[in-house]
Amino acid sequence: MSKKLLRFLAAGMLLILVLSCVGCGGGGQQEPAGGEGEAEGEGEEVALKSEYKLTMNVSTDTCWGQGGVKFAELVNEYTGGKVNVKVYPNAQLVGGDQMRQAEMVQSGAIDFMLNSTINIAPTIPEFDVFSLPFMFPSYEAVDAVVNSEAGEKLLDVLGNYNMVGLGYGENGFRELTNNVRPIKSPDDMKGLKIRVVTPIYIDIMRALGANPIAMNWGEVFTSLQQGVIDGQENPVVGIIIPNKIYEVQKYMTNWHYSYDALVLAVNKDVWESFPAELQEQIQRAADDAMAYQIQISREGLAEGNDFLRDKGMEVTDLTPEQLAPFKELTKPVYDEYAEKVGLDIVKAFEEVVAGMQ
Ligand code: X2X
Repeated sequence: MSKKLLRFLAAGMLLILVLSCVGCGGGGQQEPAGGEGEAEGEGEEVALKSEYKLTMNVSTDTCWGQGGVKFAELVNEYTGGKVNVKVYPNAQLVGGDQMRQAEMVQSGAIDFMLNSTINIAPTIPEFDVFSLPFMFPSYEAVDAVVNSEAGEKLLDVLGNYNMVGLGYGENGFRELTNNVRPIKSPDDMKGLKIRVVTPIYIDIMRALGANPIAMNWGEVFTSLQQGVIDGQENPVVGIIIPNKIYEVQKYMTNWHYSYDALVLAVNKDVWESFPAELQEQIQRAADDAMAYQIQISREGLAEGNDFLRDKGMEVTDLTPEQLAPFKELTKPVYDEYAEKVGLDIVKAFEEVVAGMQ
């Protein structure tokens, strides 16, 4: 036999082998999960991945983390085991680089994210609208906005970045902790090294006279412990308590200066790969999981401060009069970032908030 004929026969054998193996469940990312992973979409079979990755910046001990876990559980339940979402906490899929999660979902390297708007804003500037200083006077105002057309429209912006928004969750109002002194006026913040995440917070802290230091969340506890930073800001029930920040911080000021929403989103190509029935089931899982997540983030709010006092923290609640100079000093930052967000979005948010007062 000639070499040419031999090669031809070998290639033919290989082809037969490959064809006979289609559907036999060998490796590969797009492969259906066993026999269960095939969804019927109007007669055609849809190849599902054996695992869809969901990224979060925090541990599963937090209310935020519990929301991610609940979503994964409900997706499994509502899709009858067809869609398997696996939660990757502590920003492990991005090596701790919390601001990269949105771009990874945009590119499709990660399928889902349950992410703070703070971490999304470096990729999508519109999401800084939630962080504008003193935008939200109350939880009622927050609820009104996220359930409004303005809140919906902001989720739609994800579409320009190859993502689909499935709903809002909550990290909460961010309160200030430090190890140096109680903060009652902007003067008390002079020179304090406060850990923050993004540029808007750097500018807020500078406007108040503090010395902001940008740092990923994964490094915060140790940095507080070692005195590399004096303070940080995060929600009480959502983050400060479950992460035992009280073990390394003496003072806390409740100032509600910035509200941190969570967004549950999915890569658009992944979303469009699901037939309508699965989309409906996954959306229902998102609605139920986010309602649960917001509920647990608010439970224990009242006891949270007492808990921290019991743990030895000195907790300061600011009166409206005490808050006034903080608002005044950060107003230029509000105005500057309102331009970056887009004035139409900011105005739409402000109008909903004003309607609550
Ligand atoms: O990094 C933070 O402070 C955290 C956990 O709240 C966010 O991911 C924005």
